[in-house]
Amino acid sequence: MNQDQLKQAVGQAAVDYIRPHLDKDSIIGVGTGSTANCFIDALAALKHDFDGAVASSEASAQRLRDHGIEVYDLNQVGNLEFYIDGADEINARLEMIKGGGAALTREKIVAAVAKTFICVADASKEVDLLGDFPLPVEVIPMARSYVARELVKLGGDPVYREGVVTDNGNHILDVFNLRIDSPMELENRINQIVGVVTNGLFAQRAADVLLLSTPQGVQQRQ
Ligand code: ABF
Repeated sequence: MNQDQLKQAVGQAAVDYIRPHLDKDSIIGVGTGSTANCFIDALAALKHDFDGAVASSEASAQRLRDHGIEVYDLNQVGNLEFYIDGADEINARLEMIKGGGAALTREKIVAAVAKTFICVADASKEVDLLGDFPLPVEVIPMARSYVARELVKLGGDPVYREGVVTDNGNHILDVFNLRIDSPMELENRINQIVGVVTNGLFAQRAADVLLLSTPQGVQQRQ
């Protein structure tokens, strides 16, 4: 099985996971990235069995609409049973690095609202220690250099992701060479730097369920 097939398998597994819980009023939180896209494509087959979705990016919203799925603004929605999204890295505690697709802030917001966060990932995303993947930090543009200097004080090597503007009109710093022994502490610490919108550590709001796609099948962890 190649990586695309692993992603398709886990996208379908997530649909199978949520299917028994859906009714005509259900609104589903949907993430961003190529694995989330596989979930969206599999979800389209059920589009008459639920009300609609909230998306964590303009790109996912467009893909949902292209399938004929209604997309709601989060402010129109009271609660979400599920949020389904990928990750760049995930550890045994289901803490993650996310934001490789620059959608981390909206992902964190939709994840905060959802009762159950289901992470869909292929086996390459599973790590013992978070941090090989550079940690994305979304920053207010005028604060970019200041935030970068503060991140250096924390031991990281921030690199400006040139040419990328987030859906919120902000910039991304990718922080290399962080040793992330305490994800929750580091998440808090970086978020306290003035000018940071949020960072890609999802430790305070880790996943509740991991569906991990391996050549032997999709494994479930929680
Ligand atoms: C989103 O998409 C992210 O937070 C993460 O950066 C990325 C994973 O993308 P892919 O599924 O394409 O590897 O979930």
